[in-house]
Amino acid sequence: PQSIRLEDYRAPDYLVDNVDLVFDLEPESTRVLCATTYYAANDEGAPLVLDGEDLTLLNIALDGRTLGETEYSIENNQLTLTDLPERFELVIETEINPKGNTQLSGLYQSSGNYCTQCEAQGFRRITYFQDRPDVMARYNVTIIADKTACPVMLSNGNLIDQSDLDETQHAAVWEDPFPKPSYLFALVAGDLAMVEDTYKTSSGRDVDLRIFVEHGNEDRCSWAMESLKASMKWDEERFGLEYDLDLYNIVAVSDFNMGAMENKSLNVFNTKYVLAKSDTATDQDYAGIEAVIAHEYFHNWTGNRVTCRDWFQLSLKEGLTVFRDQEFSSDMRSRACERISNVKVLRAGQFPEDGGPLAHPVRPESYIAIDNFYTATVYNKGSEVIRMMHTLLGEENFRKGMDLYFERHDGEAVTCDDFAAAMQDASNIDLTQFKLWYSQAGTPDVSASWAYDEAAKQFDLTLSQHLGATPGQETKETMHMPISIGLIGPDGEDMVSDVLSLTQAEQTFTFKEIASKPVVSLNRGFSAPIKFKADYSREELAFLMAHDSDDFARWEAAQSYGTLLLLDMIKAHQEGRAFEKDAPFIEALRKTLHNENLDAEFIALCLQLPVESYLAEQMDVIDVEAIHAAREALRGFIATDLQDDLLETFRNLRSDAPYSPDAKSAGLRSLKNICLAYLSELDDPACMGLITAQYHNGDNMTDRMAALGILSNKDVSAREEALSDFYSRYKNDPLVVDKWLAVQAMSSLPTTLDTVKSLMEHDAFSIKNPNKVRSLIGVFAHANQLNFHRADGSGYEFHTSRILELDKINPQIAARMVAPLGKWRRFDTMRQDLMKAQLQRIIDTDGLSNDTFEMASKSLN
Ligand code: B3K
Ligand code: ZN
Repeated sequence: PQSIRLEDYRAPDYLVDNVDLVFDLEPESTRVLCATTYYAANDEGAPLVLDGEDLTLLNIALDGRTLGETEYSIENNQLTLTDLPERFELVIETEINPKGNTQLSGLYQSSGNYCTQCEAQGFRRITYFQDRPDVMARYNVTIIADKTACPVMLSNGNLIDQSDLDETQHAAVWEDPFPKPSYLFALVAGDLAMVEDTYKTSSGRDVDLRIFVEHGNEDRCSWAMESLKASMKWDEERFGLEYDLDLYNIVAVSDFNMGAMENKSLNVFNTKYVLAKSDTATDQDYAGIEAVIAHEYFHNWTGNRVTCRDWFQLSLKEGLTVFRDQEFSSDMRSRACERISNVKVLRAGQFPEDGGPLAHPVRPESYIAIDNFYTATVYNKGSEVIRMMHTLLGEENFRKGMDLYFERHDGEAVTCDDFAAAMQDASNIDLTQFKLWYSQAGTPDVSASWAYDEAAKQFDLTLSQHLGATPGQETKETMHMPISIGLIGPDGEDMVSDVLSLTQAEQTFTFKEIASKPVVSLNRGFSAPIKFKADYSREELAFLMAHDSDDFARWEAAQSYGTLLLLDMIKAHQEGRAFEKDAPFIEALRKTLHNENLDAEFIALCLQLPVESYLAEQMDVIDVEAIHAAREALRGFIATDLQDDLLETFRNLRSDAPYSPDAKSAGLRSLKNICLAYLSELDDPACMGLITAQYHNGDNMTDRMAALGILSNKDVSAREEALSDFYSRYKNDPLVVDKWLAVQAMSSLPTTLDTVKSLMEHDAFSIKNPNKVRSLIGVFAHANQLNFHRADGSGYEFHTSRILELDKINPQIAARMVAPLGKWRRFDTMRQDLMKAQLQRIIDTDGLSNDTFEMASKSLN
């Protein structure tokens, strides 16, 4: 397979203004007629090369004349025409098979309904086209379908005509007034229920908001609808951005490769990010829906009105839109807790990527399959890059930069450099060095050291940065990072609070008139996405946990303290020594638990110990058993010492109030449930009684899942009872069945691999459905470190077989499963050999997709 490189980018040789499409929908033989007038964009007389994949070409006519087979060539998924006039009309008729489309890219069926997914390169699976984002056109779409099978027929823009064709067929015509790239094209047709609302924009435009779902799900759309209205309002208030059409449609489908898709005025969503009611969705699901609905809505400006010139610029829209959805969630919920959860996601998904064989810059330089680059780096680190610009410029200048970006580029396909230029020009702040964040891969290490001169009342803080080599980038240049810090006096008050600009390899910052020796608080709010190294004593960490005025830093101190203890305990376990308890840490947690100035969600976050995968990241050679044993032991110590406090908090927080998904109520539930989880460590029958009671009596999915999650890690009879009760209650509810699969795949019990294997055969599972695959296979490989990395390699062997099975069905999903095997360098030599052998087995497989080949071959190197 061939690599595509950024440096080879060339503007398209031909452009188009309008695309006219006619779809005659049939499950296995849909006909697509595409009429387009092309005109040369330069005078080179170049051939016209159209992309096309899995298409049957029925006819091709140039300026009204059907071409003979010798007048064009089709090779390697490209149709080439030569000797063309400067302007010509091309009418292409193709046949496609939506029902047989298991890749879920292009036009496919989900529960019998037609839908599309065209980003990044799905449009070429519908018709022959220059399937690249810098070719923008106005689309006019006619849909013809069976009246009974498809009462609903949707595409982008406005419905301009509707008619009955005969007894059985009808037609709808949609026109999108905004020029768009082919990846934003969408079509939906089927028998769907609709939930409707309206929104009045700030300038007084009435917008119809419609959510389409499978029949029976109408009562699960209200949270998504509220979230949509809140997003529309927020974007007006924060960025002055208004919606630009009279209609906004969202369609929820059960079979979807990702979370959702921002097609112009016709978003297609995974049901997971639309459907919710208290009995089926957890607080986390509600928060996820709010964020994804907002994310796709925000794309209307950052992605659709201004789009990407090429796919290397993906972060132009994704990083920026993640930043916008994170800001929205921060305004809707607790800013500190949002920040903490964003950082947890970054550390769990992006740092390992940046430190492993798949590391790539936020603006990648090459790819084999672009779908492999919808990564934590492009999305989440991309958002951090935008956040750092926001920190460097300040809110006011940042907003000016956004305004300038839209003023300059509305209706265009542009680059990350164009975005940075708008920010720089609007603020007069030089971003030249800063832009290295787009081009250099890897997570910078920053070490801090400090000295206080009592006599001079001076505090010196020295920061030094280092960025290690990543694949294809041996040497790196010095980065520009904003480091937010505080100097905290003995009374717990800030003496200094500042944002430092670190631009040199090593830099000393001097603070004068510092009356007494401070404790330094570093990278407050996680102002830069880096790994900080600082030699804090346990006392200093406990002090920061108690006093830091920055809530993020306060949480971070708890994490650092926990990590320090756990790494010691891991060592003890490896050396066969007994675990030692650190009373001050537990005391600091106790104080946090009882601190009435803190909100419940924040306390819950502070009480959570660093997760196993985070601890693994801190070790030279990952020892999954020692990590698990140490963490369990520390949880046990905490539970024993804080038993009364935990029980009291748990009891106080139990409530009879009807369920409400708002952030405050959700925070109280998280704190209550973390107390319950700690209490479960005591193996006390009374506590077990609380857990089973909560499982059976919980009036909402959050509480029920919390109890089930605890039970699933315990080898007790209540476990089987609860799991089978859960399945019989919810077996007709696919999204809840996903939770049932995931909770079992996540279990730390040694029988988990066998359970996962047998669940593959269960009625509840289907390898064709991405949600099912992610819940069972994905969770096992990505989130069950202990069992996936079993010493005998059976986890690797099982997983690889699933990747190979999936590759034939849906290469995008298969490729997404490869990364856990790519962590081999971090393990002992025995596991390294086992993991490498499985990667080799993937590469050696005949007929492997480009997607999976790219991930496996890069992972092995
Ligand atoms: N832009 C889509 C992702 C499409 C993924 C294609 N493999 C969702 C989003 O980021 O909003
Ligand atoms: Zn996005």
